[in-house]
Parts: sequence; C-alpha cells; structure tokens
Amino acid sequence: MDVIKLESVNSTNSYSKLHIDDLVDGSVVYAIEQTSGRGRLNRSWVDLGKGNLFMSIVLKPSDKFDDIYSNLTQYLSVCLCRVLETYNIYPQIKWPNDVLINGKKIAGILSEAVMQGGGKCKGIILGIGVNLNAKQSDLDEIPDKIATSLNIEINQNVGLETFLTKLTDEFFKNYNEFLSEGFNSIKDEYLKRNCFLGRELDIQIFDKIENGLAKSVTDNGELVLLKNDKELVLTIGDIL
Ligand code: BT5
Repeated sequence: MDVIKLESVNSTNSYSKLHIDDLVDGSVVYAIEQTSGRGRLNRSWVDLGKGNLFMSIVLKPSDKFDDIYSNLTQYLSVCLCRVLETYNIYPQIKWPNDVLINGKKIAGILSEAVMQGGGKCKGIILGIGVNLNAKQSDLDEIPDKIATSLNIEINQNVGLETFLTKLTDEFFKNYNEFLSEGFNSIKDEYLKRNCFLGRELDIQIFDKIENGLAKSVTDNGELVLLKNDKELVLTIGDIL
C-alpha cells in the first residue's frame, strides 16, 4: 500500500483527483493540515488543527463504474465504527454514512468518482475526515452541526498514524469481499449500528424535504421511507 503524507494541502480529495494517473490502486493520501477541506454539496470540512485525520483512499477497481461503488461510503462508515469501538466507545450510523457518537458528528465521508471520455471510470476517491484531537471550543465553532472528537470521548490524545493504520487495515481487510458482494456483505454490520430505523424523519433531497417513517434499508443500501402507506426508496439525502 502506497501512503503519501502531505504537510499541507487544500484538500486530500482534490490532490488525489489531480494526481490520479500517478497514484496506484489502494494509495492512501493524508495531510497534516487541510486548508479547504470539502464536504458534499459545496459544504466544507473544518480543519480542527494538527492531529486530526484528513485522508483519501484512491481506488481503481475497474474502468467501468459499478453501482456498488456508491456504497463504498457505507462500507467505510462500518470500518470506521469498528475502529472506534477498539477505543471502547459506541458509534452509531446515520443513513447514509454519517458516524455519530451520542448524536454528535465525529467524521465525514466524501466519495468522488473520476470519469474520463467514453464513460470510463479512472477511479474513486474516498475521502474521510475524523476528529481525533480537537478542542471543545473549536468544535463549538463548527456550523450547523454538533460535533465531537475522539480525544474528548476517551479523555486522552489519539495517535494520528496509529489511527490511520487501523482504519486502512480494517478497510482493506474485507475490501475484496465488498467488491464482489456489495452492500449485502456489510448490511448486518451496518444495521446493527443504525440510529434511524423506526423513527419519523425529515430528509432533505437537494431543495426538497420528504418526511416519513424510516422502515428499512434495501440490499443496495437505499433507505425505505413509509409515507401515507406508500414506500419511497431513497438513494441520496440528508437526514435533518
Ligand atoms: C461530509 O460532508 O461530512 C464529508 C466530509 C469529508 C471530509 C474529508 S477530509 C479528507 C477529504 N478531503 C476533502 O476535501 N474532504 C474529505 P457533509 O455531509 O456535506 O457535511 C459537511 C458538514 O459537516 C458541514 O457543513 C458542517 O456542518 C459539518 N462539519 C464540518 N467540519 C466538521 C468537523 N471537523 N467535524 C464535524 N462536523 C463538521
């Protein structure tokens, strides 16, 4: 596994996209400082100082895009939960891939496919930010979300490189199984950590809000929402 450490970068995802031709399948790019970290839909990811994880995994499974690549974020959320549990804390997953501790956001995942002419897929950039060593006063400044950090949850500092190695080992341990079986290979592990099923939810889908009872998750990782006796099957959205 190639691991590339950057002292400072705008975004590990942007860097990985820019250098995708030179990065081999399975490369891991991480940065000590990330100046313009990106979330989904033009949101940003806040750098809470040295010792936090900003990482992108570069994957080149095939030059044809397969639908299961969209579930890589859910696969990574399960891997992250397993690693966090080794610190004796109990994370939960909010569909599709938010990882929370006691309802507070500790990590964010951003997956981007890099396509080229002829519908060919050059690769998938799977980015993740995890708050490992943050100050409560900085967490309080994060817009729109209540956030936490591993050091605050376990009351001690966390080794960045140790955490990175645990997470990438966990990721690659079952990656080939995930590629052949898709979301189904992690469905049970995903569901046992969920905090959304059986609840009435408001879900933002671009500029629209749907609401209903979260009934189940399909074998493809979609959320089934029950609304006026009708089932809505959602592939994207943000639980509000
Ligand atoms: C995400 O977006 O949660 C995906 C974030 C992915 C960040 C990684 S870091 C390495 C790689 N390189 C990048 O440039 N990005 C990836 P989204 O679901 O859109 O959530 C964004 C929202 O999370 C923001 O609008 C804030 O409310 C909140 N947020 C921002 N920074 C945070 C932090 N450090 N901790 C907790 N919440 C945060």
